[in-house]
Amino acid sequence: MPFLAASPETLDITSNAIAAEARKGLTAHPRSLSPWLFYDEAGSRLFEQITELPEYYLTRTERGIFAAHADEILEQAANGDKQTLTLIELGAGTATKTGILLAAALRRQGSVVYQPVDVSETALAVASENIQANFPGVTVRCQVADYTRDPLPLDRLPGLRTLALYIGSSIGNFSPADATSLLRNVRSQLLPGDKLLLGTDLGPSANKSEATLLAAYDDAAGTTAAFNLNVLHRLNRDLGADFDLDSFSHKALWNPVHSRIEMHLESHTHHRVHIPANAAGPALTLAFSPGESIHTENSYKFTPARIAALLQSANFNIAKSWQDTNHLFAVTLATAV
Ligand code: AVI
Repeated sequence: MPFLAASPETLDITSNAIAAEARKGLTAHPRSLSPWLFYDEAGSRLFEQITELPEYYLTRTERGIFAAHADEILEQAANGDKQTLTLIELGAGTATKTGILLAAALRRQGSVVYQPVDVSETALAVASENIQANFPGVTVRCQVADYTRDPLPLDRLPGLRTLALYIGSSIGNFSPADATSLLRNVRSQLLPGDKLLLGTDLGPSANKSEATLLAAYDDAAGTTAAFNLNVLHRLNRDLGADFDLDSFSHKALWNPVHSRIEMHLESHTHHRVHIPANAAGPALTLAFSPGESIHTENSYKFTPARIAALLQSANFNIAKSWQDTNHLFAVTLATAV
């Protein structure tokens, strides 16, 4: 059985937190909902489907970079061949992409301690089962925690150098200020010389049009639309709200000023939505007009200069970075200073 550590307050996303977030975001102007609300069971399943869509190049491109450079990444992370690494992964989910890096770690050092961190105990149980079935040399120590809020629950193992993984462009879902705080939190748990591997999606370029970026967030099969609309379904189920999903459409747009894709849910009609009283406050009636939207997600896209600035703001120096041949995605190894 994997070791499953959790602090009681991070074990579950409580309905209180959902109620408070919905109240704050939906009564603000413009209205918004935080993207963590996407990831209930149905939303997590839809996100897994998104990662396999032809338009969503991010996951397969990052996986391709790992496949091409995993040995070098691990060698650089271990400062040549001097050090033995333990890998900790933030927001590991089911750890589907991590296998390539774990296989490279096993080739180098024969065995490895892998510490996936996630808010979802279910996802970690799947990750642990998969990793242990496929990589018998890996010891998995799951940590249930909200790394965006709480100190990173790193098990510091004597004599081991830590490689923290924050991959999948998850950093792109945070504002620049929040991204810096998050990486500072990670940095505060590392020792000088420890490493961070950061996966970031890149902005438009000669190789990547805005249309390519937009299609990744507005696919032909409608999977991203279903993922976005599922947040309203979640509020209906968890808070007893009465959102009519047919009154809203999924909208993705490119915001060049902030270098980000924005996802919105746009109302088509004049209508009202009710949310019953709950622990976060009294009953709410929300009046929507046609064209009014709820801003549900930002997905920031980076340049090499912005990646360097972000890492520097959190006291990391870039050791090396890799891109795919089309310059769609970047993987950056940084050293804690
Ligand atoms: C999890 N995160 C990196 C995804 C992204 O690309 O920003 C979430 C997502 N939203 C729509 N499609 C995928």
